[in-house]
Amino acid sequence: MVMRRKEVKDYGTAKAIEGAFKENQTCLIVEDLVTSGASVLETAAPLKAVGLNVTDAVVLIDREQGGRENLKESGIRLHSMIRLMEMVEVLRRNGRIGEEKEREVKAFLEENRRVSVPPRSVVRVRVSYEERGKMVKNPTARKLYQVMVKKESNLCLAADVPTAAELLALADKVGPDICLLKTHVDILPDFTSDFGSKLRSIAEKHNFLIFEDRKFADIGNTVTMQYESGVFRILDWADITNAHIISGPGIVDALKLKGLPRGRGLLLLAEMSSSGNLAKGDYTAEAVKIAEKYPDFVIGFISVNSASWPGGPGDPTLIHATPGVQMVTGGDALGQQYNTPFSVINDRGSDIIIVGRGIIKALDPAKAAREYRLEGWNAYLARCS
Ligand code: S5P
Repeated sequence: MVMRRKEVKDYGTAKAIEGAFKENQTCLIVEDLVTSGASVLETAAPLKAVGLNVTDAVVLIDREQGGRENLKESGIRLHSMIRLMEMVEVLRRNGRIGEEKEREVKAFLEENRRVSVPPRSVVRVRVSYEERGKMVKNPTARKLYQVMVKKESNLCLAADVPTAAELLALADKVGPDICLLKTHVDILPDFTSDFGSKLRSIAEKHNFLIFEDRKFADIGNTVTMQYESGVFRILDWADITNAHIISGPGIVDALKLKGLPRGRGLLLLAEMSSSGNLAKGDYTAEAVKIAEKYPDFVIGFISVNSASWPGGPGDPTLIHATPGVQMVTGGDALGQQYNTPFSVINDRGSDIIIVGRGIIKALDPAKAAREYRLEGWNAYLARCS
């Protein structure tokens, strides 16, 4: 018997799955009822990540709203004691409900079967990374798609460790499993001017790209200087950086002025993962409009649930990277909110999972990175199938 923790704390065993088990054993999931299957899939993800086989789930009631089909697509057979419609027929035969109630439930199920049709995003997300790589104009975006395909990785490591020395050591350890490494260079007390070239040589060795999460937000003239000069000289070593659109499209013109001649790419923050953030609705829609005006330089978005946008994730050439990812849903004490790799890639329309503490706080970060890579990649394969 194994147990899935709903939240993984930084203290204690820090394990998502507790119990006596060995790798490659088969694990049966038991639930009370299934609707869309999302909850079974969320349970299955961390079980698979620790090496268990998950092929079957037993539930009391199948509410017949797409769960059976969704689970089948992810390789899980659903066994239910009773289906909702069978239950309604039994109740009707025994005079516990009237004909009208039966009709009502039937109509409800018809409606909700239709709702469970794959989301709008599905047409776009079914285009493979490989094909999307061939469609893009920006050389960094093209390279990113190629790296993802070659390494079978849609994992970006958020390398938020305390020192540059630790960051470089970590990059070398997890390098084989990531397509992108994200830095916050201003948190490193031992930063020196050769940091960029050292990180670039590790990136070349393991074939990943570098993303400085600078979140530029000022007027155009100021960001040109912040990007190019100062202590960090981000333009010299980061393939990708990102910007808020709060100051208007001039910020993109400015970063493009410096970045495009060097073949760099920009992600726009269209949404954020923290609770109560203001990047939603019209703000998000504006980020999409701005991105579409700069197809040579804006390579995509930081997004959280683009499947729910009015046009879905939109243009297939634009890449979506999503932070707030751990093996189980939950959050931290300062507003961060986590979704699972499967839900981020398969349900929420994203392309890249950004994982920080889920990897860097693990006892063995290289092993954790491998598990996240497999989760993210399997979710992508499920989405393509
Ligand atoms: O909305 C956002 C945007 C970003 S880029 N929410 C985020 O968490 N991030 C970054 O992703 C954040 O700055 C951090 O580097 C990483 C998440 O780290 P984790 O430890 O919570 O996985």
